[in-house]
Amino acid sequence: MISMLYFVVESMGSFCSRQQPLNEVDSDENKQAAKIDSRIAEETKAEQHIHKLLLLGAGESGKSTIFKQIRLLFQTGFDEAELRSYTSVIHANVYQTIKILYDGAKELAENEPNSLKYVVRADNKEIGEKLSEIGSRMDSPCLTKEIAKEIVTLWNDTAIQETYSHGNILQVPDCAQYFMENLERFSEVNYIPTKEDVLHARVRTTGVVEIQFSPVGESRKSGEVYRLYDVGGQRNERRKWIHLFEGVTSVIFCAAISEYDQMLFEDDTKNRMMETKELFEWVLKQSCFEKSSFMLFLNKFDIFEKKVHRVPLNVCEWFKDYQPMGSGKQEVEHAYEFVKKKFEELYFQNSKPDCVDRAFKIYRTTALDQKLVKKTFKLVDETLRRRNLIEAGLL
Ligand SMILES: Nc1nc2c(ncn2[C@@H]2O[C@H](COP(=O)(O)OP(=O)(O)O)[C@@H](O)[C@H]2O)c(=O)[nH]1
Ligand SMILES: [Mg+2]
Repeated sequence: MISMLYFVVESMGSFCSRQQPLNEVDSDENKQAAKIDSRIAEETKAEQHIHKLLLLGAGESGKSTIFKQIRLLFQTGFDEAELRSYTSVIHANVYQTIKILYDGAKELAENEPNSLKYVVRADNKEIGEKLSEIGSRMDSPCLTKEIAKEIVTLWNDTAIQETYSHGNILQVPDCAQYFMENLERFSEVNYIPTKEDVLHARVRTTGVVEIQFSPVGESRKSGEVYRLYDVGGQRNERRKWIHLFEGVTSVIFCAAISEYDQMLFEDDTKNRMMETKELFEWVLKQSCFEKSSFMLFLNKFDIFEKKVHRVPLNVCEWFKDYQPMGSGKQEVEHAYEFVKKKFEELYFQNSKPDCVDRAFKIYRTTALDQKLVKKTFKLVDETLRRRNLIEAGLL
C-alpha cells in the first residue's frame, strides 16, 4: 500500500515538472493508470491467498498467549529488546498479585466467618501496607532484592496462603504461583525475561494486533499464509471486534474452562463461564461467520485438571446437571468430556441449518505449553487446508 502511494505521488510530481504535449501526457497518464491497476490487481490477488484468523474470547481466556506462541513458533520470536521490555510488565504483575492477596486477606478478615485465619501476622502488616500502596501505583518501581524478600515473607504468611486458596473470588491471576516462585530471578540487576516469563506475563490487550505468518515445516510448500488478529476481550473492548468480521476464514475462540468458579474482572457478580457461554453464542450467530470455520480452544486445561478435584463443576449454573464419576484421571476426563459436550450442544443450537456444514473443531489446550500449541496449530492448519480444497471443488 505504502509503495503504491509513493508511486502515485512520484508520478504526480513528474506531471508537474515536465512540459509535454497534451496527447503525450494522456498516454503517459494511461500507462501510469494501467500500472496502478495492475499493481492493485496483484495485491488483491496476493490478499486472496491470505487466510484471516480471528482470536476471540473473553478477557484472560488465553488469546494473547496463543498469539505469542504463534510468534515464537512461526516467526522470529522475541529479540532481546522485546524480552527486556517485559521486565516492567512482570514486575508490575508481581506487585498487582501481592496487592490483591494482601487487600483480599484484609477483606476476608473483616467479613468472613472464621476470619482469624485471614489475619496477617502483626510484623508483616507494615510490609503488606507498603506493597499494597506500590501495587496501586500506575508506575510501579523496579523490583529490588530487598522488596522481593519482603514479598516472599508476606507470601509465606499463612493468612496470605489461606487467601490464595480463595483466589477464585478475588481476581488473583492464574500465574500468581509462577510469579512468586521466581521472585529471586526477577529481582536480579541484569534480569532479562525468558520466553517462559513472557508467556506468563499478563498485559490487558486493548485495540487490535495482527501478525502474518506461514506455518513452517511440511505445510510451507503449500504456500498457506495466515493473518492472525488478537483483540482485547473485556466487554468495553468488544465493540472493536465487529470491524474485523468481514472475510474471516476461521474464528479461533478461546474459552478458559478452568474459570467455571470465577467471576468476571469487569463485573464481579457475573460467573466467567456464563459470560463465555453467552459470548460464544453471540459470535456463532454473527452473519459474517456463516461460512467461517470455528476452532474452539478449551484452554487452561492444566488448571482445570487440578481444579476439578477441589471444586465440583456444578458450582457453575451451566454445569449444574454434572454428576461426578470416578476419581483421579478418570474424573478429569469425565469432567472435560462433559464441558466439551456442553460447548458442542451450544454450537449446534446456535448455528442456523445452512451453517451446519462449516468446519467446527474442539481442541483441548494449555496455551503455555508450546509443544501442544504447535501440535494444535498443525491440526488447525490441516483442517483449514482441507476446507480450502473442498471449497475449490478439489476434494
Ligand atoms: N496456567 C495457564 N495459564 C494460562 C493459560 N493460557 C493463558 N494463561 C495465562 O493467563 C493470563 C491471561 O492470558 P492472556 O493470553 O493474556 O488472555 P487474553 O486476555 O485472552 O489475551 C496470562 O497470565 C497467561 O499467562 C493456560 O492454558 N494455562
Ligand atoms: Mg489479550
